[in-house]
Amino acid sequence: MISDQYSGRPALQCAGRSLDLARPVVMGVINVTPDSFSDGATLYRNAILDIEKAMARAREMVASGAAILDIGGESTRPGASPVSVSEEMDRVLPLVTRITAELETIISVDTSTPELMREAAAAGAGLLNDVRALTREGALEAAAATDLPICLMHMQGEPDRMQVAPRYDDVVEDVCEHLRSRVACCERQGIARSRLLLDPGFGFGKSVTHNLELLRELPRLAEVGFPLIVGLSRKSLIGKLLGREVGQRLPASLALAVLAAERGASVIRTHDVAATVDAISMLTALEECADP
Ligand code: 7PM
Repeated sequence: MISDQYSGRPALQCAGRSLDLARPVVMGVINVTPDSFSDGATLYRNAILDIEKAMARAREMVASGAAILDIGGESTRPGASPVSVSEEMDRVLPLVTRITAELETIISVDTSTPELMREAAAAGAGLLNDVRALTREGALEAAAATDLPICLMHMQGEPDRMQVAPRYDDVVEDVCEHLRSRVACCERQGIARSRLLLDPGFGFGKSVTHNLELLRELPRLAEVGFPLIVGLSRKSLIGKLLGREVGQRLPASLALAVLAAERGASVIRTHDVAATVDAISMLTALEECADP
């Protein structure tokens, strides 16, 4: 069922690289978040070290089978305070440039910042991933101008307060409706529907029950008619359900990745690429064994 869902759909074109979603693929997360406790000189040295660490991670993820690397410089952690635009750009752009030069992969940029969308596209990024679904001033225009595929994610509230008291009439219906309205905004801006992917935004203004209901009903979100990106890796719902710290959430993350792919997710966003590729390969093998 899942594997033929988009087999008739042409592959997405991501800055000269083709992203085939006939089977689920894995997106590896690379965070380059600022170190706010350093002075100028230390900050500079740390930035150089950070980019080398990030490059090592990028190489390993590509070797492990990631189809996409998602680079983020703004911490969207629940309760996080905002990062300045220049700080976010200084973190992300050098890494996009290095990865473009050294690795054959699709680079996704996890940002809501219009300036960064433009500059990342110019530096070789192949996909825009916006947890705010292009709601920032100027983001629709900036994203439209890049010609890149765009992931529109659902979020209720803003990161600093979104987990305080999330509320929905019907979480699945509300998320579908919100994403449909963001799709309509994109279309009015001249963004072709074929450029769009959707994401329910697990953990972004959702209780454990909201998250579980969205996962169970993921096929309804797939019916909206766009490939789905899903990020459940290490998220706090696992902590809440199992009482596990972040470092102990891999087995549950793998289970959630497979459950999401089975329910129609096309892109699985994860911190643990090698393990997730193996897990998803079992689903792909199962789906394809019956093919003539
Ligand atoms: C701290 C806590 C840092 C949580 C980062 C996070 C998603 C995303 C993120 C997602 C898409 C994380 C989140 N999550 N983009 N960016 N979907 N499309 O757990 O679920 O990585 S940031």
